[in-house]
Amino acid sequence: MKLTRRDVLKTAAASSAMVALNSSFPMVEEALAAEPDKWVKAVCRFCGTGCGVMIGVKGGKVVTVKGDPNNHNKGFLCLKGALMPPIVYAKERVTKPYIRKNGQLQPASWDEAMNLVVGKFKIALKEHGPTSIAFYGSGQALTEESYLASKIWKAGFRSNNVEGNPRLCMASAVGGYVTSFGKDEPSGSYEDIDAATCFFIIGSNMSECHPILFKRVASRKQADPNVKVIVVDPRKTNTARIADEHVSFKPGTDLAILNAMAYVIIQEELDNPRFYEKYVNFMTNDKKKVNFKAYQKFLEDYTPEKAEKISGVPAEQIRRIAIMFASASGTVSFWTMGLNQRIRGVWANNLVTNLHLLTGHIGKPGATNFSLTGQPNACGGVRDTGSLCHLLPAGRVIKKASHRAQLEKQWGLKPGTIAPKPGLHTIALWNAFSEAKIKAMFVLCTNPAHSLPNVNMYTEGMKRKDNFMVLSEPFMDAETVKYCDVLLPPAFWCEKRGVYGCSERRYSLLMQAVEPMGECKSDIDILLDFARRMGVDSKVIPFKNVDDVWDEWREVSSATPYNFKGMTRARQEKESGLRWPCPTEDHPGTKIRYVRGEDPNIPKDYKNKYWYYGYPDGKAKLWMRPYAPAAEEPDAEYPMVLTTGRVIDHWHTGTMTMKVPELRRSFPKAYVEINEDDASKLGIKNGDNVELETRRDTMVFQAKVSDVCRPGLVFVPWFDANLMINKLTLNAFDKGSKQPEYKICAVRIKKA
Ligand SMILES: Nc1nc2c(c(=O)[nH]1)N[C@H]1C(S)=C(S)[C@@H](COP(=O)(O)OP(=O)(O)OC[C@H]3O[C@@H](n4cnc5c(=O)[nH]c(N)nc54)[C@H](O)[C@@H]3O)O[C@H]1N2
Ligand SMILES: Nc1nc2c(c(=O)[nH]1)N[C@H]1C(S)=C(S)[C@@H](COP(=O)(O)OP(=O)(O)OC[C@H]3O[C@@H](n4cnc5c(=O)[nH]c(N)nc54)[C@H](O)[C@@H]3O)O[C@H]1N2
Ligand code: SF4
Ligand SMILES: [Mo]
Repeated sequence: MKLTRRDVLKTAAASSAMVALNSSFPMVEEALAAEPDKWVKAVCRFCGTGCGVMIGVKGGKVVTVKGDPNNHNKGFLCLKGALMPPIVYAKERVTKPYIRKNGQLQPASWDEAMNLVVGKFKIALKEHGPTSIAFYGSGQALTEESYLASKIWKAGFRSNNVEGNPRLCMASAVGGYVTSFGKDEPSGSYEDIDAATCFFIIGSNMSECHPILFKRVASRKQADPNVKVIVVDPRKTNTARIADEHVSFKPGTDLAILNAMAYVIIQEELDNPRFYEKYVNFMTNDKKKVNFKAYQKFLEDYTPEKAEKISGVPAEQIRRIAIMFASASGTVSFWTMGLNQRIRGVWANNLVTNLHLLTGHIGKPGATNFSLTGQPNACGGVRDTGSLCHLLPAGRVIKKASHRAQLEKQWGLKPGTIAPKPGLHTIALWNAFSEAKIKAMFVLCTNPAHSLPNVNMYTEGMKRKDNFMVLSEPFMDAETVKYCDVLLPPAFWCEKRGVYGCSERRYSLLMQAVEPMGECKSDIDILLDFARRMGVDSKVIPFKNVDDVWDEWREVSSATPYNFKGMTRARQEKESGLRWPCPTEDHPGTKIRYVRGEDPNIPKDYKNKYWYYGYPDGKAKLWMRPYAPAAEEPDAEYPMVLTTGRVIDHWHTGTMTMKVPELRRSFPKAYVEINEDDASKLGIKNGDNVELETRRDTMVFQAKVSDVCRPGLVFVPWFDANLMINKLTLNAFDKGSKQPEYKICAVRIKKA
């Protein structure tokens, strides 16, 4: 099929930026004339859907991208995924190292740059000890990169200050799964979509943030008119447009709604005692095991009428959605940041899971509680390999002496090498950097000067002269470049090799398609070089390349329920993604965890159908989590709620998607979305300048007046480096997960 670039983009726009790209997608005019020399198997650089892509290479350059027909996405890609190539060749690419001298970044050799970095880290270690240095990584780094960095720090430097943007993203989901099941990560798979008859989508704008998965949900609904969709979101998002029930509510009150749904489910006798009597423990908020009656008593505070008073959702609608959820033959829940980025993020996660445990909508095809991962490797790279300050690989925690001992043995370390105290979590870490208590920070594959909440606080700290930051960043115009002391040029996406693990526990290999530009090196090579120069024992870091790191990870995981042993490189090169656990080379990977006959961790002759082996008694936990208000509720001074989030065509801080003309044109700058009633009360018209003021800062945005936000709520997308809404957001965080409440703060607005 011969399409011009314009034809393709026109088709894409017509189908609301969702396009079936089974054929090749010509990116540069020359590519139209001839087929690429070769196709290389990889994964999309963007969201946690984890679409497989084939990269077309011609004359040593990436010229086009098409969907991998053998991966779960069956050849489909959204526009972001299809428009990758121009990003690789953007004029802003950093292609050599830089050192800041007299306030300016000056080109330097790798030796000069690395010597300076190593000097700073060595002085910090010598004078202030292992707690004075830190690594701040990313759910977009490869699995091998995160595993390696975490090992260099925890085993090589005895420092547990290993954090990264997954703390801003998936920490509450981890907290939710770990408290409910004793183990992290979803138990279901994308195939569940094809068998579900009800979708419960809460705090997730799937249509813009996980477009290809959403397409699968929409197709399922289209194929069977009996399939119901419930969307619980204070905004009437594009996702809500396919909903049978869109539940709009006062932001932050969904804990009351979820408890009220449980109340109705029991009242209507739609609960499933055969399931929960055998497989579930009922737990009070202060960790006491109680009986079902006590749970019923707890729920009396959440009759639909009481929940209506808290949330503004009509009691009748709560009844309807509860009945819809429970009486479907199979319900799949999806959620993302609307629940995670909250000071009650972990509790909100628990309450969604409760509905599944109460109804038995779990562990069957089409029935699962599925947290959607944001970044392409937030599951794979960071959660699974334990690359956070309180974790060790494969579900182990720093605090447990037995877990540290297991790792010390596997890593061949002297007993007691791993420091017993967890490091600082992200907000605490950046607070400490701002106070120059952290002396040297290595930042890789993330843009904290734009993405941290209440960001003015942290950029002030980054300006200090008595702390040091080295940044690995491919684009000169990323905000954090303004503040780093040394800038290193990383190989980007198709220029390197390694693994991404997406939402459904599927790990897919990105094969290197082209050589790195200029003097760029893969982050693995940068980290290996750093470890060598720092004098880390070569027994601790014995790796020559990225494949060695992968092989060690397979080995380290194999003694645990994670078990990647069967995912050899040879298989990864052939197969388009495999789901863990995958214990042997002939194992096909696991679709459903915790179910006999499906999960290889459960013996074939195990007495029960389900086994929640994360807890000694094999039972999951249903938690009684009360509603509690947001950290900063609206009041007389700041009467409205500000929420922040995403648009389909941009990725986070815009460093990549802003380089694609078609994507930039669709959203050239940030704006404020306002409800039409609020706008008319305040005399604001579409396109007017509007001043937003929070307790942190004041900024002006152009108004987009619509029915998307409910009255009292405004939304600002956060991709725009020239209009960084994080100057206004709040850095309050969940006590359990330490994830910040980006989704809610108090604001006042007026026409500017
Ligand atoms: N196009 C695009 N896709 C992406 C990304 C991107 O940058 N761009 N980023 C990826 C990443 S890392 C992530 S984490 C995901 C995020 O994916 P999502 O979480 O789906 O996206 P957001 O826009 O952050 O927020 C989702 C919704 O939460 C709602 N919300 C706000 N307050 C509340 C509340 O109190 N309760 C509930 N229930 N909902 C609330 C908002 O109205 C919003 O529609 O997207 C991933 N996919
Ligand atoms: N207001 C507000 N703020 C938020 C959120 C929100 O909803 N609202 N969401 C939060 C969430 S969920 C997340 S995940 C974070 C994300 O926040 P960030 O991680 O800070 O955002 P990104 O733009 O994804 O930053 C990734 C950086 O890595 C660079 N990069 C790309 N490829 C490579 C590579 O191969 N190697 C290296 N070394 N660098 C590379 C990119 O150019 C970019 O600068 O933001 C959080 N911040
Ligand atoms: S849905 Fe996500 S992973 Fe798939 S092509 Fe789009 S951005 Fe990439
Ligand atoms: Mo995220």
